[in-house]
Amino acid sequence: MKALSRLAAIAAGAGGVLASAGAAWAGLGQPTPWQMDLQDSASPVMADVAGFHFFLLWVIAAISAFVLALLLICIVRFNARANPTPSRTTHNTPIEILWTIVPVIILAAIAVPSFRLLFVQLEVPKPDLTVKVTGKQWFWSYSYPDSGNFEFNSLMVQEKDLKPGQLRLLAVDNEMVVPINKVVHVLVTGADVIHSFTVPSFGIRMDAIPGRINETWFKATIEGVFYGQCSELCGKDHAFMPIAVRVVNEGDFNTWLNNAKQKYAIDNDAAHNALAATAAPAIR
Ligand SMILES: [Cu+2]
Repeated sequence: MKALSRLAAIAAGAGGVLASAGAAWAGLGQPTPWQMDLQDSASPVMADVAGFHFFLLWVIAAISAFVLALLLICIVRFNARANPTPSRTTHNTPIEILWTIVPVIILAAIAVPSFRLLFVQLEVPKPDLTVKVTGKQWFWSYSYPDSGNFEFNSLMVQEKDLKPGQLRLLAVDNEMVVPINKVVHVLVTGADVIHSFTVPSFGIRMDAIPGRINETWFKATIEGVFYGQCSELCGKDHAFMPIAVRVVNEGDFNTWLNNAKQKYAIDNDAAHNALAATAAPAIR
């Protein structure tokens, strides 16, 4: 008994530590230690994705519990000892109709919200802003085609260069910046191989394919920095081309935009040439 109560105390203590650590480490728009669920949503689409995910989780759990209960009833009530002379029944029309119709109803109940979500993701509402994202080996380039003629590269901050507060493997030198509560139309393409532009908190993932422009959209409803990573194996530095999107209020965005127009219009060619000169041979 003593061992048991000690074990319970250890378990409760560990649970408490994990719970408090989870709260302490919880961050929006980034993965957290001991994270179990999806990242917190910061867009209406991601809220829908999360809602659908948890709805499915309940459906799956209910079906699994039901099947487990049937199995247990069979094992306990109909084993050779408890039920020595089994019934010879082979057909039962009502139950056969039931086990055909009930799964159809369950599938329909899943299909309706699933298709609705697909349409929400695929149909881009009237955009307030367009950002063109180009995946390259191994960084991202961003341009804002209807806001000015500039483009900038966004490279991961190397571990030795990290400043306090910057996240290892996620922080970048130049973040993509967007205003809060605006529909951002994202055009995604690749320059060399296939990459995938993914930001979990916004519920977006879109392949960046050379010679093709894909589109997606998001509306960020929370200010902050939201991280993502390339999600298509694209070569040796696939793991080192993070995405960082900074969501700011409209005033700050306009200030940033005015700066960016000048800063990146001048810097871009030089940065591009420097990168091209040091680029490793493409891995396909
Ligand atoms: Cu990539």
